[in-house]
Amino acid sequence: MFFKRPVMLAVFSVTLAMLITVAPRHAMAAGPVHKMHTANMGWWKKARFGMFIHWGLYSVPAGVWHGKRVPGYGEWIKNDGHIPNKQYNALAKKFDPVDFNANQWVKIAREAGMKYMVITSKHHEGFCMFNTKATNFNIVKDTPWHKDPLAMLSAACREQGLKFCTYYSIMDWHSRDQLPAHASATHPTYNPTHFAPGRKAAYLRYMERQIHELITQYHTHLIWFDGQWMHGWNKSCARELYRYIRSIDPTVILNSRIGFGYGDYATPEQHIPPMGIPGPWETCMTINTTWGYVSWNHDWKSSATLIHHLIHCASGGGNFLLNVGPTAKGIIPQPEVKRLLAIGKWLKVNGQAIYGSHRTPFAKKLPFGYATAKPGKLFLEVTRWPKSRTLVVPMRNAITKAYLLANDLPLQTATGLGGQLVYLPAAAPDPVASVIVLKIAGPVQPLKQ
Ligand code: JFZ
Repeated sequence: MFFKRPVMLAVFSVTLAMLITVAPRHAMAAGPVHKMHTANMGWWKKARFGMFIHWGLYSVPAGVWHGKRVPGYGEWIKNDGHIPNKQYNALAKKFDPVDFNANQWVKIAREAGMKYMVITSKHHEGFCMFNTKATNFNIVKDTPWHKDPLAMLSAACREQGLKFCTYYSIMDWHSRDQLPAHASATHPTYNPTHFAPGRKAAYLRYMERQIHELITQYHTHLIWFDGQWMHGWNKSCARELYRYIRSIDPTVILNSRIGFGYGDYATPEQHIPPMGIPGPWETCMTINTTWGYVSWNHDWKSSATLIHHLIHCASGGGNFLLNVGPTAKGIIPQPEVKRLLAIGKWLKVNGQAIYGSHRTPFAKKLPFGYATAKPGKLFLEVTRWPKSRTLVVPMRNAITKAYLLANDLPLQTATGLGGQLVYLPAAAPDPVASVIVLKIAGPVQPLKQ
């Protein structure tokens, strides 16, 4: 039912769901963006589409604890299922992803048309998915598998031409430097944590050691911070961490969730700002309704919806970071792969309109779909093929050439009431979104819509 609704409604309901289920416990927002040095944003701005990966100990219970479904996000099960440390830590012994294949994961991302990958190096649970020297609570030391997936993914990304990036949670439900919101031997609640008395500096050092490893040994191009709503994380913590990272490598890109206005780009979550927002931004989104794998969550968004979301982001000048939640065996679930490949197929034909494009020049949403731009070109991504077979493009510029991107079919144009008219064939070449290319002289001069 969810999938059949129009895109805007779907976006609205996702936003609403986010407000109801998530906002109260994180009371925070993607704030303005602060810059002390310039990160290397060039590749990121052109990329437009990336893969988010939530993978950790939570992938083992996969949304079920003591035989009962724990509602909510899979990666929150330790908090939401009120699982004591000892029981949760024991999950490491059951984490044996024998089917993991780094090249395969990167290949799936590449075939989806994604240009970067952001994987959880350490989520709120505190378990480290890389061979860190800062703690033994990591995948190499503490699991029967004894391998380092981040090292393998970093190498595979380099080989296949994707940018390797990492997620890192500031809040840590495992660290002794942080205390749970409600301590209890049998029924603890972790979120939001606070620093243990006198342990803030020690925790900052711990983070710095791990960030140093991620940058120098894993060559992360970007760090996607999160969990900065923990109590005690303040402006001076953010500033210190920010300066430390810039001192190691000023080109590493940072999201705004390092907090307090630091970072290079904003991160609206699970919703797309209708007309974009000023400055660099990226919407992250789940394919079903959880980030970490949940065995019983089958609430999949359709490929068409996801393609519309990608176009919507690009037309607002933003990136789309689409999440997968691999299983504890190391498999990206088939329903996710299927959708990613459908997006990749669309991008193979229409990628020109997305990669390296700029935001729509128009102030309001177009009735037939979306627009993106490049110098001398305007792309119209038509999601609603008009019965009238005529598009009204609200701009003054004369069109020198118009054609369908899918098959180069030339289209007739004229100047009419409300702007430039483009005459279409009866049938859309693509039922999901068909791209029309308009060649124009000079920048678009929009008319009042
Ligand atoms: C955080 C995590 O808690 C979650 O598990 C997942 O990793 C997601 C990508 O990020 O959740 C958030 C963070 C910020 C907001 C909402 C949920 N926010 O800004 O409203």
